[in-house]
Amino acid sequence: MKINGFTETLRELELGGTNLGASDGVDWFANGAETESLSPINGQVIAKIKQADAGDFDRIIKTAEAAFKVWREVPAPKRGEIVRQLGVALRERKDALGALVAIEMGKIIQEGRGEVQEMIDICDYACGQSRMLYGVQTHSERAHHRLYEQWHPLGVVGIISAFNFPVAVWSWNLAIALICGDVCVWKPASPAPLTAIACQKIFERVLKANDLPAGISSLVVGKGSQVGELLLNDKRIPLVSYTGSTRVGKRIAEVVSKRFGKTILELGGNNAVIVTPHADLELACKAILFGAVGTAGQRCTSTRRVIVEASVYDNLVSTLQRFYGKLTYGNPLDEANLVGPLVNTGAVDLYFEAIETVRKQGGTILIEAEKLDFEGGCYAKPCVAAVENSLPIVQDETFAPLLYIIKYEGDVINAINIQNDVPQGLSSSIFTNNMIESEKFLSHAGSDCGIANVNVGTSGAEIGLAFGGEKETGGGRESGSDAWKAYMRRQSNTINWSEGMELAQGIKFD
Ligand code: UN1
Repeated sequence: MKINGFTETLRELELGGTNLGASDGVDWFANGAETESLSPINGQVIAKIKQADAGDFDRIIKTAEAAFKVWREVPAPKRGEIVRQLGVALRERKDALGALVAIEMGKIIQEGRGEVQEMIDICDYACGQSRMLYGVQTHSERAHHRLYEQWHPLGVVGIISAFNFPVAVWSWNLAIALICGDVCVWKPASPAPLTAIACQKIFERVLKANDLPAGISSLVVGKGSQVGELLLNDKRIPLVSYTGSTRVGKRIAEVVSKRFGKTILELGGNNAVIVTPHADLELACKAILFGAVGTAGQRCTSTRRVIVEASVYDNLVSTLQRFYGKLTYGNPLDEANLVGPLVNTGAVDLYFEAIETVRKQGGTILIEAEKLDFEGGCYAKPCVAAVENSLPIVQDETFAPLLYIIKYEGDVINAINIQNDVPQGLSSSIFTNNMIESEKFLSHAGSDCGIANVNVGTSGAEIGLAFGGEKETGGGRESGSDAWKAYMRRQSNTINWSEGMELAQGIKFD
C-alpha cells in the first residue's frame, strides 16, 4: 500500500498550514494564541493552530447547552443513526486519519489504522446500544403501584483526551454520550491538536448532512491551564471524562467533585504479565513484546512488569532478548518498522531519567536502551531491567518502553500478590495452561485490576467490554458493557394506579 507523506495526508483531511482550533460543529473560530504541532518523526512543524480563548469557550458551552435541548428530544435510535454515519465517514478516512495519528504522535501506521478501527467499532456498537438503554422494573410492595427506572441524558459532557490515543478516546466517549442524548465538548491533548481538528471536520460533514444544529459536538483546542481549567470549573458541564496521568486526574476529581460534577477517570496503569511454569513461553513473549514496545510503551495498558516463576526465568529472558533483537525501528509511516518515535523530546528525557533511576535504585539492565538518531526525531530503543517490585521507580508508571522483570517463587498466589502490590489497577494478564492457576488469578482473591486476561497480553482490549481500572487508575469505565450508564442520570419512578394513597413501609397517617 502506498503511504502518503505529511502534505498529502493534511490535504486529504482538509487541514491547512494554519487551522482554527474551536468549532461548534457548524462554525470554526478561535481568538487565542497561535501554537504549532510538531511531528516526533523529524521534529518539524506539521501545521499551526489558532487556539480557543475564554470567550470562544463560553460561546461553545452556550451553544452546546442550547443544542442539548434539541438533541435530547431526538429518539435514541435516531441519535444512534447519526453515530452510525460517523462510523461510515471514518471508514472512508481510515488510512488518512491513521497516517495523521502516526505523523502527529508517532505510533506506527498499523497501530494508527487500528486506532481508527476502534473508532469505527465503537460507532457500530453505540448504534446498536441506542436501542438498548434499558432500565429495570420491579414489583411494588403496594397494590396497584408500579416501580420502574429510567435513564435520562445528563447534558454537556466534557471530554479531555490523552495524546497516546488522540482520536479513539474521543470516539469512545462521544459515541456513547451522543446515543445517551448528551452533547460533547472535546479538549484534545496538547501534543495532538491536528488529529482532533481532522476528526471534527469528518463529523461536521455528517452533522451538516443531517441538518443538525451547532453544539452537538464541539472542539476547543487550548492549553490545559486555560480552557482545561475553564472546563473543569464550569457548572454547565455535569460530566467530565478525563484520560491521562494519575497526577492530573487527582486534581480533576477534586475540582469537579467540589462542584458536584461527575467524572469518568482513566488514569495510569502499572500492568503486569504473570508467567507461570505452565505457560507457553513463546506465546507469552509475543504478548509481552507487543505490550511493552507497541506504541513505544505509551499505552495506559502497556506491559510494565513481567512476574515470572524462578524455574522459567532464564528461558523467558533469553526468549525476550531474541524477540527484542528482531525489532525494527524508524519512520512510523513505513510499514516495515515496528517501533516509531516517542511523542516528544520531553518523553525521551523522562525515559532515560527513569533508566538512570532504575540503576541507582539497584535494578540490573538486561537489554540496554539507546537513543536513535533518525531524521532528528524522538527515537529510542526499548529497555528491559531486572528489579524488585518494591523499588520506588517500579511503583510509578513510566510512560515509555521500559519493562521490568520480577522473579517469583512457589504458588501463583505469590505472583498475584506482587502484581497487586502497586498503587495502580488497570490491566493484568496471566500466561498459563493450568486451570487452577488461571482461576486463582481471576478469583475475588486474584487480580485487583479492571482488566484481567488469560493467555492474552495487557494491551489491545476490544471495545465490547467496559474499559478502565481500579485504585489510582481512577475507577472510571468507558466503551462497552453498561459503561453507557455513566453518561446518563438514573430516575426511579413509582406510579400509583390505585384509587387510594397507601404509604410504603405500612405507615398509617390518617
Ligand atoms: C489507552 O492507552 O489510553 O487496550 C487506551 C488498549 C486500547 C486502549 C488503550 N484498546 O490497549
